[in-house]
Amino acid sequence: RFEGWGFGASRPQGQDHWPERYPYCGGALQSPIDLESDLLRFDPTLRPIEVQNYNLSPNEQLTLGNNGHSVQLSLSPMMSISSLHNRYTAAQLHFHWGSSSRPAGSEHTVNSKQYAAELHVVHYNSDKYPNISTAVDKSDGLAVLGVPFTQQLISVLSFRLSDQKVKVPAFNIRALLPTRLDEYYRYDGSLTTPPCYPSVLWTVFRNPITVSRKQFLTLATALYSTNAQDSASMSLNNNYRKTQPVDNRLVLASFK
Ligand code: SG5
Ligand code: ZN
Repeated sequence: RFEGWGFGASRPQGQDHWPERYPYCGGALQSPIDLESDLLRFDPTLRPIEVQNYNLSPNEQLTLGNNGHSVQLSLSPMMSISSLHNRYTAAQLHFHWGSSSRPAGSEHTVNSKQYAAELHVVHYNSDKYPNISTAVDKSDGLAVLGVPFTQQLISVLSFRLSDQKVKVPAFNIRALLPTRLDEYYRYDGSLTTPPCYPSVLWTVFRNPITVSRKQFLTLATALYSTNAQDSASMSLNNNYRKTQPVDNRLVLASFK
């Protein structure tokens, strides 16, 4: 089920046409961007990212869903980032990836290099807003952690379009972040999909992670079982937005 937009560039509902129906998509502070060395400013005040309760117990259950644009896992409201000016509570995580023929699908690029895939852990400012729907269009509403992946996820994430939701056992979400949480890029940006609200404080980790197939087993099993019940279907791939103009934004780095 496509809600009136897709990722293909020049197609009538593709990303080149998002601004016609979603004006913010053609506005300021858009994401993703190319994290270019020449552009970076070292900021010694950027502290290591600290996350709370990312190590979920398998006794807990998470909901896995697919809206036709990505696959997302709802997260425990116990999970948060504590090292920013406000506390940001986790809401969901999702991925952007390429395809088997072109295993390059990250949204942020580093000196124009596109990684195989990118994980986004979406949090909302729970000091100021009661829930994510209230926070989503506020300038200080969201904080997303971005993690570049070097290994393509398509083998486990090649599932079909479906509105189904399944419960999966929780696992250690910290294992989806790189070991070093002190080295990252930081800038003010937006949602990378319509309606492209300029509401996201972006943190993109410097170090990519490589995950084994095994680490994705929980997700994969759920996806395959969702898939099996779905006959008329369409594969979901290349769900990334092109990089956007940096304009006069400051792009900070926590490292030299
Ligand atoms: C994906 O990216 C997510 C959106 C997310 C946007 O399209 O979709 C999924 O994960 C499939 C369900 O998440 C939802 O729509 C959650 C219901 O939008 C948000 O997170 C809005 C708060 C854009 O997020 S991104 O900028 O990090 N890429
Ligand atoms: Zn995303």
